[in-house]
Amino acid sequence: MSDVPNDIVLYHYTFSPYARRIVWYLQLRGIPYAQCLQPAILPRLDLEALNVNYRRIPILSIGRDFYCDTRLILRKLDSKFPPGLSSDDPNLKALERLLERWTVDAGIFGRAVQLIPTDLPNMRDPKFHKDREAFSGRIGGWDKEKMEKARPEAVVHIRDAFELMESTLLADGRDWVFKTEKPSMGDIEAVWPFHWLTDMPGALPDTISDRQFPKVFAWLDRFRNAVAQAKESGPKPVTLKGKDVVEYMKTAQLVESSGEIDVNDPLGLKAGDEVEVWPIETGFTHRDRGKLVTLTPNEVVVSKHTRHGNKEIHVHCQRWGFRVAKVEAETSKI
Ligand SMILES: N[C@@H](CCC(=O)N[C@@H](CS)C(=O)NCC(=O)O)C(=O)O
Repeated sequence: MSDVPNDIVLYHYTFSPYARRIVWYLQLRGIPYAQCLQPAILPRLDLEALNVNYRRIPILSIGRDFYCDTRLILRKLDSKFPPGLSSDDPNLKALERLLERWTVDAGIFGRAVQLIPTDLPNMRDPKFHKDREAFSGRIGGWDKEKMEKARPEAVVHIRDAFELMESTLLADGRDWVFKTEKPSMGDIEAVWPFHWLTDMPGALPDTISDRQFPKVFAWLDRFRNAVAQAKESGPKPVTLKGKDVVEYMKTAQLVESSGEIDVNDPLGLKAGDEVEVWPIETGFTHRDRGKLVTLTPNEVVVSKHTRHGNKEIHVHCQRWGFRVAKVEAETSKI
């Protein structure tokens, strides 16, 4: 039986900027974990064997509980391994949540994607284009001409994001966005699209550099160093093959209790209803169908069974940016 430290398995590929949010969190906290590396495009046979349909990367499992979306994953890890990196101060907590929505939801990442140089190997691979068209629903959105046409406006938006950081949160020369001693959740929520773009040769024009935005670039360097040190001194992840994870699931436990159904939930769903849950913005053709076991203002959990081994798993999604619907309501037409 393979060792699965803390019963945590992270399913990801290393160049995913979203997955790095979780890798950094685990490294900065020194939390031992296992990883199951995935291909950058479908099919992902390991996840198919586990019967997890959600297609976005990363996914994290703790025992037989599977967590989708980095926002939910970070919140879960932070509460399961106290004291976390999240602030106790409601003002800072609000900022964390707003930074998360600014970077993940409100278009920074979408604009950053438009700056990917069109000569990178993936960008020239028709299979990658097809995969990402299905993922985003934007047919032709990855074509060279379209990308190049979108670039100037994307630069305007990304420059605006650099300017915001330079002139507000980092303006007084602090090391970390919440003036902490070490990187906090605020840094993790804010840093990742900037980190991704500055790591990608050719993504940024000369007008977005350490000359115009010295504080942002210095913060990125500090963050890179902090993560590199944590990686060097911390535990190395255990790398598992998909078949090892399937084997592990045969004896793993469900780690979270379930059963809480909000009687006032606007959707009026009941415990045991056959439902489907899926993300609204991207990856929406991949839905998890199962019995509803938890429905709170922040979370929906469905119970289903692994394809290999027939073990019950719980798939957790946040409510923000996700849809849940009863199967008999012809969810496929929604
Ligand atoms: N809101 C999601 C977004 C995740 C996401 O879009 N991940 C990208 C990888 S960086 C993805 O899944 N791309 C398509 C794929 O890999 O199948 C999160 O925070 O986890």
